[in-house]
Amino acid sequence: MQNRLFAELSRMFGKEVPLYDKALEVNAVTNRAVSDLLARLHKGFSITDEQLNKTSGERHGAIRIGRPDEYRWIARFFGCFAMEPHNFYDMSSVGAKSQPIIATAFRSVVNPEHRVFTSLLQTDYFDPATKTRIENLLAGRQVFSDRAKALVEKSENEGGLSSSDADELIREGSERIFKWTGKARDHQLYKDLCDAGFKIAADISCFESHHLNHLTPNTLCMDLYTAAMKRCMGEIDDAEFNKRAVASLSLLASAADRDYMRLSFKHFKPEVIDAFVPGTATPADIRTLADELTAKLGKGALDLTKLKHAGFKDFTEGPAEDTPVLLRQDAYKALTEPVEFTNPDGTKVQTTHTARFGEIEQRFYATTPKGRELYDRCLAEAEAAREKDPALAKRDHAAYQALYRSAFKPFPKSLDELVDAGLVYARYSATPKGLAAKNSITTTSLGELTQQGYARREGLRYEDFLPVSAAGIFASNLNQYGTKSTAVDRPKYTKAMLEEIMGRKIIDTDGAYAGLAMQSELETYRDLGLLEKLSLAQLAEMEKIAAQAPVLPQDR
Ligand code: OOG
Ligand code: NI
Repeated sequence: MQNRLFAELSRMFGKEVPLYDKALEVNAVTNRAVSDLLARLHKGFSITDEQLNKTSGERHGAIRIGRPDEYRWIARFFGCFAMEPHNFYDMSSVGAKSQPIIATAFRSVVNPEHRVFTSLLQTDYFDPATKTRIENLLAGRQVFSDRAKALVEKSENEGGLSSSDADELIREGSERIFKWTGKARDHQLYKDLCDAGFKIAADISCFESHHLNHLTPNTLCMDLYTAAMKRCMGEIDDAEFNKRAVASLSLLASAADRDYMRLSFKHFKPEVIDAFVPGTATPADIRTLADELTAKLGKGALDLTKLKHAGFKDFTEGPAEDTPVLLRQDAYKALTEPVEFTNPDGTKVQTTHTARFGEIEQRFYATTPKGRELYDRCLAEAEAAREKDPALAKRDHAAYQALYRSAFKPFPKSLDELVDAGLVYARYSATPKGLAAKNSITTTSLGELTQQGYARREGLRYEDFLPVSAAGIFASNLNQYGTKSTAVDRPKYTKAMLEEIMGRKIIDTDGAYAGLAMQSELETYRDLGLLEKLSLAQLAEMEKIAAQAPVLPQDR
């Protein structure tokens, strides 16, 4: 159901925003080039267009909700698709980037594919007069039809929906709840909010639906994709694209080990990836791939210069391209789209609204608290370096990247090094060799067990959002940095408040990642007959951490 919902939302968004559809084509072409390179590096690897489309089709969306009761319906709607709230994001207290927003993200608790960052406007962030105007306008809309509500209730009561009911609920999503209508109400309020710097509140208050703000697919190589988009949108020429393609494919050729393959292609069992035979890609191979791509992009159907757009962002958010932690994101900037306002007196205003943009992401390993702290430090240094010469990214992209990379030098670059340094989480399992040697193994060191082939180590992928990056996304997409509360007392928002609104608990993902990793350690020890070698105190400590692992809704 979840995959069907997101395929439908993608189709809907493609119809609404032609540039989004074209960006998917560019992503398909660049991911195919990456796959061609990977086939040289891993003999035995191949991927059909259909599977590649699925792999790239993992998505995250963003919606912004106005009223608490609407938010509760949204939580219940996603509940029908096994998507639970993860993490509490208080956007009202992120310094200069603050917004009148609190949020959570809905996703599956294990092996998630899709996620939706879901914001709720906080009207008490505003002075009483503005608060009342917003609330009065919001009170007059019904985003969920009675039928959609009935289907959600049915799913809750019966523990699921039939295929045809599911299709109907998905249609409620793509034809009403998340659909862009180009229609809005109360142009005066819209204008007042925008003029006061509250574009986000205007985007939420004045529209008819919870229109999807963006729907972000997945790339196998961020730098190749962004260079390709810039080429197609006419921001760089063939020669510059070719240079960037050679650079990013060369870096990938040195970094795309088995762990990259496991991270990027979830449909392969570990044994399948282990069976690939290491190969090589020569500089000449890489030049050929780059030349072929250069010949394809920016021409015919991939010439995007004729579509109306506001350009592509100058730099990518997240870690440097050689540091596989958390996630990297980039985007084409928000488009200016026509809107028709209907005023309270019935008069109409034809105008435009700029909010919806086109993001792309690439996901890496989930960091431990220690890894997150190192990330925050490196990021602060990278941003400070960028601030010193903000025009560098555009002027000399390679120099900018080198500068950004140097800020992330303290980070190891391979999974083994990252795990051994305690910076990212790993999941372990016993191998056939380990099972055969059960009860004759002497070490309990997971590093040694992995090295000796008794256990297999896999990095845990980061499945969430970054509060700082999300605030940054708001800032860049709204074309405005942040806001200050106009209420007499700046309100404080808590996770408990949002849980109360939804009637659901928010899952804290730090505990979930640690729990999943520890659960796998315990299982591996058990399968290898090593549990008895642990002290009772050790075991108790491990079990305590493992207990934080997420529990599937059906097992609760
Ligand atoms: C949500 C921004 C958060 C991300 O990728 O960090 C987000 C919004 O713009 O409504 O999508
Ligand atoms: Ni996003």
